[in-house]
Amino acid sequence: MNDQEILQRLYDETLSGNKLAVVELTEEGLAAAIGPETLLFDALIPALEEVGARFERGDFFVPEMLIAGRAMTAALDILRPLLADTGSEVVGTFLMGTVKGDVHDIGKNLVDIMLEGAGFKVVDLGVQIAPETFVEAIREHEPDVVGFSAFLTTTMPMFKVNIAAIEQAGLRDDVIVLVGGAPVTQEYADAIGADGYAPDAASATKLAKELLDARRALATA
Ligand code: B1M
Repeated sequence: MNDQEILQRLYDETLSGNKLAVVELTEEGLAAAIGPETLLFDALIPALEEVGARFERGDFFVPEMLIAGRAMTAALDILRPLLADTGSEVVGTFLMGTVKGDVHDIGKNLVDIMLEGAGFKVVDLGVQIAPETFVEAIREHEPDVVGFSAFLTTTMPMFKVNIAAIEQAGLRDDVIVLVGGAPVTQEYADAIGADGYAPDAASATKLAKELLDARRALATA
């Protein structure tokens, strides 16, 4: 198979949720010297976008979404060390979690990988994280940035609840709050009082660094 055929098959098998084939094709792609970013952005992510589009049209149902998600996660497990290992110095600590009521984690995990690649120490609390758990974790890990992911319009309001809990605990000035996830917009992030919003993993990483640099510059001014 040439590179294009590998990418096309990886896309097709992710779309059908064929985890074994996805694992094999990811390894085959790497062996053929296709970069991990190419496998991710030219095959895996487009396949999940198509899964979402088919779900919206009623052509796919939850089981199809679930197996496609599992196949993607298996590929990410293989790609993670290649994407995250840059050997760069630790630039700050990033506390991450998907909000209460929401089980989506693939996008969040991808943001983690990019953050680690850029030198952040990432503490990921997982999915369905309650506001009080975020507060406890801020006390324990003293992060520079806290990130909330939400993938459903029904769970996005948890951003505001989380921020209120952090304010109530007297910790709001200690952390930069970043939000993201498929349905989130800049307008929504502004409305709920987040410090930043990013539409994807690469821009989340860039923004986290920029906001952290700005805060440090202000502290030393
Ligand atoms: Co769900 N699901 N799902 N699902 N699912 C979506 C999100 C949906 C858009 C599908 C659709 O209708 N087109 C839709 C939400 C509609 C809405 O509310 N607007 C939806 C629905 C409705 C549901 C259920 C309610 C279905 C049901 O039960 N009837 C249910 C909810 C369960 C729950 O959470 N309580 C549900 C369940 C599931 C599965 C469990 C089956 C599975 C999740 C598996 C998993 O995550 N482990 C699943 C999947 C796979 C999807 C789709 C198909 C793919 C999501 C994904 O991984 N995308 C999704 C469709 C879609 O997104 N088009 C869909 C790839 C990923 C790389 O992109 O997640 O956008 P994304 O992450 C990006 C950015 O958002 C950003 O960076 C990431 C990487 O670039 N980002 C951040 C993410 N977090 C960030 C944080 C930041 C900054 C940026 O700062 C902190």
